[in-house]
Amino acid sequence: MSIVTKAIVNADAEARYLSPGELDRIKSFVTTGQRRLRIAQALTDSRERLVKQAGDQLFQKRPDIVSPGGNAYGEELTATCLRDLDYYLRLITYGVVSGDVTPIEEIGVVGVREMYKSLGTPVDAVAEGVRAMKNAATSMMSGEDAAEAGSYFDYLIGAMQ
Ligand SMILES: CCC1=C(C)/C(=C/C2=NC(=C\c3[nH]c(/C=C4\NC(=O)[C@H](C)[C@H]4CC)c(C)c3CCC(=O)O)/C(CCC(=O)O)=C2C)NC1=O
Repeated sequence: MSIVTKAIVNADAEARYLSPGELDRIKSFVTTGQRRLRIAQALTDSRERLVKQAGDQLFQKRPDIVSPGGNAYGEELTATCLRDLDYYLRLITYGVVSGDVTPIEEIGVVGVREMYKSLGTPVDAVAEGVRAMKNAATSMMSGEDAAEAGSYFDYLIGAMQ
């Protein structure tokens, strides 16, 4: 749900006009719209490179996960690992567009630690991969865009810890 829909649902539940605070949040959502769309577009356009670069970095730092006995060992499991990074980058674009971490939380964070635990996937290494995507992504952006984009990556990394 976007911040606009959320404010309307809350206000209508009390049959009232939008409060000054709600209007302020909507104003900030609208005024940052162009920037957020620009960031989402950049992440979407570069998704293949960002995922590949982050994967390379992660496997270099954590060779154990792609070695025999590792959770991402072998072509198929390595591809599944990269797919997960791509999933997370996609969720981050949802967050950026909606100006809200809720889509990231609902789709990719709730229950994630338990899920990876049951798969035998080291969640700290997934977080490491997300951090590598963040570094690759923010290094291609201006300072303001990098800060905005970085906050969604940071939210996800924090939620995995
Ligand atoms: C959009 C929301 C969403 C997420 C997040 C998601 C994750 C997800 N990752 C999975 C598997 C997996 N995930 C990984 C990932 C990794 N292993 C490592 O050692 C690395 C640290 C890491 C890559 C960074 C691997 C290797 C598997 C397969 C594990 C197996 O089958 O043994 C699975 C099990 C089912 C499957 O194989 O598809 C799910 C559900 N699925 C979703 O729908």
